[in-house]
Formats: sequence, C-alpha cells, structure tokens
Amino acid sequence: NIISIDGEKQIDTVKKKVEPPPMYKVMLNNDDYTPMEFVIEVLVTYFNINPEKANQLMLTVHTQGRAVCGIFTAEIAETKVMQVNQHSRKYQHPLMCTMEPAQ
Ligand code: TYC
Repeated sequence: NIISIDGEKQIDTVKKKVEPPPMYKVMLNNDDYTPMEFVIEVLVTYFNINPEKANQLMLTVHTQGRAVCGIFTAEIAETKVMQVNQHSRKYQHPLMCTMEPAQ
C-alpha cells in the first residue's frame, strides 16, 4: 500500500490478497417417490436450467444417485438448499437437496 506519514510517501509491505470465496456444490439426491416432473420443475425454477437440460440432469440423478445442480458461494448454496427442501416438504415429496464443498 502507499501510505503517507508527515507528507512522505512510503510503500508498506502489506499484501492485499483478494481470495475467491469458498464454493459449494448443490446436489440433488435420488429417491424412489418424487415424481420426475416435480424434479424437472425444481431444476427449472430454482437453478435456472432449461427444461431439456433439466430433464437430462433429473435422469442423471435417477440413474447415478445424485448430481450437481450448481456451484455457489456459501450463502447462495444454503438458500437454494433451504428453498428446494421447503418446496419439496410442502408438496410432501422426499426429494433431498444437499451441499458440499466444491474443493
Ligand atoms: N427416482 C424418481 C422416480 O423414479 C425420480 C427422481 C429423480 C427423484 C431425481 C429424485 O432427485 C431425484 N420417480
């Protein structure tokens, strides 16, 4: 940093490193009961994924067990998980949305 003491400019040794924030994967997990159409609607509504990609991603979860829906900062990931799980409980589907560190 450039600092000024008594009008004298000096360079200090403080490194201002700007670190990127930690990122989190938001996952959808498979279950046997949630209707496929409901999962597609969740992906479209909460993750801004177009219906064709949403259908593909839903089928990946269905066949592989889980898949990443998006990667976000902590606050946004937490909000997505809360919103999706609340929405699923409201309609009494067991769909589970979870998050985990991306690195
Ligand atoms: N396995 C569900 C079914 O056969 C569909 C499903 C897909 C459920 C993805 C959850 O995250 C999920 N109706």
